[in-house]
Amino acid sequence: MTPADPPAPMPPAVMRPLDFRRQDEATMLATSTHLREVMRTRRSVRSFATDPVPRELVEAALEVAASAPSGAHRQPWTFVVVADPEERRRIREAAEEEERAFYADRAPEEWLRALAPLGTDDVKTHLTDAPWLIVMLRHRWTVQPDGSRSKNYYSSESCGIAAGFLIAALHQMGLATLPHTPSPMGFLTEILQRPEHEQPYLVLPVGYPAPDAVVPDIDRKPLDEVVVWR
Ligand code: IYR
Repeated sequence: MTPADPPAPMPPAVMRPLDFRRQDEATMLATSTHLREVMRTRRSVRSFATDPVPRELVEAALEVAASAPSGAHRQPWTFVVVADPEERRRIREAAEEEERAFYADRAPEEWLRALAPLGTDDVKTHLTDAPWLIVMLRHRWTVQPDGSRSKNYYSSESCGIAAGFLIAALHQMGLATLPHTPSPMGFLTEILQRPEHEQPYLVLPVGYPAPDAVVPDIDRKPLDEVVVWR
């Protein structure tokens, strides 16, 4: 037996000055009020207009998403932006097949009961109607330039944060989206021909709501139910 190689030396942490300017509190308060009012109107939209949306808007929202913090700064995400109608048709077909099985037999009664107030079903028009479809994939590991694998850390949490950034950015820009999770999502790996380390994480149609779009008549918990100050 040969002794194991000694570990490579630790890379140094290279630091740079933080770009941060304090703002006056009146400005901070005005921003927070505006943001709260804007975000209050965000809803998950299930029926989309087919009207086009300029690519640069989607790109700007993706820049925001890709600025999210991530475990060990691995940035363990890929955003596949699908516009191609044929690819979209195949994605919808495969998703609806899974959803039919989900709603007909796979979902336990308790889950269906939880979904009932949302009025969801196995028809996924948003997959073909919205002008853009963002498929977010989580990197289960990082492929190094030499092809070797290195571990990622908190990749699910990291992707969740990036998805939140994306949803907030799209809404503030005036676009609608829906965090859609067809289950299982393996068919996306195949249709989009993604490598093994990229696991489908979330599907986000992006566009304008259909003129007759409706949303469930449900409310958010008030802050005093979700926040504990100590
Ligand atoms: N994936 C199914 C079911 C579904 C699950 C949850 I959790 C939702 O919040 C909404 C739907 C579907 O997309 O219909």
